[in-house]
Amino acid sequence: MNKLSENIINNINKIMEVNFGSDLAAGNPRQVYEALITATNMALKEKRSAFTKKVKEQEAKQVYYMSMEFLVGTSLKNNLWNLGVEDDVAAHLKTAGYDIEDFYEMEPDAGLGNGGLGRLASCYMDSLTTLGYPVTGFSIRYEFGIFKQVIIDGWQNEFPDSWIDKAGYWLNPRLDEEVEVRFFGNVNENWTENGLTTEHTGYVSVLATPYDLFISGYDTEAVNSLRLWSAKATSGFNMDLFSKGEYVKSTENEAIASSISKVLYPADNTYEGKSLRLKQQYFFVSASLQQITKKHFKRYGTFDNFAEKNVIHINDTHPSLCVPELMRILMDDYNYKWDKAWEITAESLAYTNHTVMSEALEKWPVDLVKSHLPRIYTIIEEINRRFCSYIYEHHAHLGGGINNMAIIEGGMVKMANLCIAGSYSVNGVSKLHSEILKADTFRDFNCVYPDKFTNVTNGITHRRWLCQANPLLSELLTEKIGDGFKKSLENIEKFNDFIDDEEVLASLREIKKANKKRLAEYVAKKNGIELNCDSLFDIQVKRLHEYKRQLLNAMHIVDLYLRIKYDGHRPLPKTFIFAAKASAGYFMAKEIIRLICALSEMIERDPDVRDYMKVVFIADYKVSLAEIIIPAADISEQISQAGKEASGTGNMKLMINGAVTLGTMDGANVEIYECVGEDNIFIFGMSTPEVSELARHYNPRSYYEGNARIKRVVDFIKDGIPGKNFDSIYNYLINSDPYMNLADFESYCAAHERVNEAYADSDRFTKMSLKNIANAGMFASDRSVTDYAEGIWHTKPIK
Ligand code: 26W
Repeated sequence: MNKLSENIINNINKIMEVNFGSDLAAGNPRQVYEALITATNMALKEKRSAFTKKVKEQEAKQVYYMSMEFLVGTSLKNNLWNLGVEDDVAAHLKTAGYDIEDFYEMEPDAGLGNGGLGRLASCYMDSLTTLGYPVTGFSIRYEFGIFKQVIIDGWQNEFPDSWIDKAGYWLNPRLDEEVEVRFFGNVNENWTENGLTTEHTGYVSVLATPYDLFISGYDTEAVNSLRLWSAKATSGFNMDLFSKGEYVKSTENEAIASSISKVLYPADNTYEGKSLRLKQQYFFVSASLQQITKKHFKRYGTFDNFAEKNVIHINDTHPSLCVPELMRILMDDYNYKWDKAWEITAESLAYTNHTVMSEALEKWPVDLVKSHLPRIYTIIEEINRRFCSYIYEHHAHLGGGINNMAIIEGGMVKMANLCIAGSYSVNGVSKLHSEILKADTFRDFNCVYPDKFTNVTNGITHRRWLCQANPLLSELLTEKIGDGFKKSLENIEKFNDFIDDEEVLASLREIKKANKKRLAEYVAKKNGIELNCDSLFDIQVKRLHEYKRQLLNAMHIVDLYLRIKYDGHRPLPKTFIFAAKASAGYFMAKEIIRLICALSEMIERDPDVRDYMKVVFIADYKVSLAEIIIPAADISEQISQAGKEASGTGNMKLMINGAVTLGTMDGANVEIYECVGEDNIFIFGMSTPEVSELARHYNPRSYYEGNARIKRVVDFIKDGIPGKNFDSIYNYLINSDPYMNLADFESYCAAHERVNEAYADSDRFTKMSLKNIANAGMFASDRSVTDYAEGIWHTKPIK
């Protein structure tokens, strides 16, 4: 047994004794759970302190990853596995009669994110740590993470998720590093012998308390931390009011302040100009930058080398206030003049864009920013003034483009423009997406700053998504190609050599079957539906959004149903699995869920059809559920309208687990296509340029009227399901269909036919599956973060 295992095991025993006055065997599961996490957390803490010492000694450049979201999921298994102690700890628990799996199940997900962007941030923390880069993630310690989804009669209902009760053991408070964040008030400008100085008065203070969540890497000395800020009032409650008997009023300040870190905004890809959201953004940006600058100044006594020693990464525009806040700190707290402060700021910030959807591009009303953050607003105004005059002077030929680039325009502050002006690097998250940013979304900026724009294709941590989620496949790979792939996924390429190995192909089929059974058990328990594990599992799991086109999938299901029911079609059995959360106020998304659930129910009740197809909507999609669903997939549905999905990362998780992509040429699907070749993927639908062309005169009604197959499907959706009515979706499809489901429908159905043909030949399909696994190397987040480190951050791992 290694030292670390010994240490953790001793600590488990000790905590049982000291906290609960019990030995391990006599404890109750909740006590053992607490002891297990606390002991693991202690081990991480010790390891971290050794790592931090090295970072200091080497005066390494620091990476700060600023993100409103980190979709951490569960941590216990990941930490034990990464630390290489899982087997020892499990064996120890077993001696006292416990199964470690039961403790894994007790742990709630830390759901501090919505979808792709948040999960990406967590994958990057894992990879950066594994590779030994010093990095700190900054976000908010939301008391309530992403809501729990409960489906009642097909309709999504949201319930609060208070994850901290059971996962809070991972959070390490640092009361010694609290900082104050200021809102509202007035700004007075005064001319003094030092030039123009400003004074922020009459502000409201909120206290930011940091909680550190330690991130272990795999087979590495590094332990990094995710710092989550929690808000509270500077003075707890009003004693005067309390003494006068105004008990509720006396706690009002505290309630207002703590509301900032109360709940994650459950919006994905739609922006709302809400005061609380702006406060959240400034709160965590200001607290983080105050800490970063303080630490830097304490060590170096100057900011002249700030950009050389630090890089601050802005994960989408949500932390865009980094630009004016860093300016503020440099000028107001450390007396830098504008030009020097701007030089330091613009050389230490880098920005990633994650979406081209116009409704997701953040813009804040000027009045809101001015009232909430008066000092910050004056800085943004000045940045804008200087930026616009620079453009007028040097790029006057851009004409109307200047309006597109202005930071303040039409009474709004445009956050993406602020990020581009204030960062030295701007990147998209897949080849196609980065091209669209340059050619379209940020076209004018690209004319002015062509060198700023670059691409880093997203990736996933295969340690969680393959090794931990799919231990059977991981074992097979280890047996055949060694375990080098765990640290360096390029090595998985060697698996290609087994393409004609009958034994390996048979093992792949067995593993898929076992993973289907694991999922089927879950579905039987939660949905009361029995799955046929010999059927093809066709899976679409992701946030629910019109552009992701779960509706197109549902349309094909209706078509298939009608053909089985009325046309004598007798296909190979298929199981269509969905899981998706919709934003709470997103009506059409909720209607699509209701449609899928209605189809599920109708088919389940229909003896003519149910042996050929099944539809399941699994509620409450989250990281820990994805870990069960993804390894069971044969087909990975990635069917967004071309040009709309920035990258997708579920596509990569499914691929590495042996699912074959059925998708459009969108986001990272394009790169998956390049990696596996056209024979190992099912591509359909319009390309991005075809979409742009058709969008100019698209008329869905002409497809509906001109195509009997489409008409049959759309009419059935309207009121064909007994007892259900979907006028909403019917009208949507024939009158607007903004993501052109109807235009891609025929091509999508044809692609399904190709899937069927391939799946019927199980040797051929298993080979396709193998090719997907073996060629997933480039989608490791280890590769992505290396691209960031080398191409953008210019940092090196700790020696
Ligand atoms: C302000 C509301 C809001 C919230 C979240 C707007 C936009 C977002 C995110 C940018 C949405 C998101 O998660 N985008 C996804 O990012 C992934 C990681 O890069 C990509 O793989 C997905 O394609 C992209 O949709």
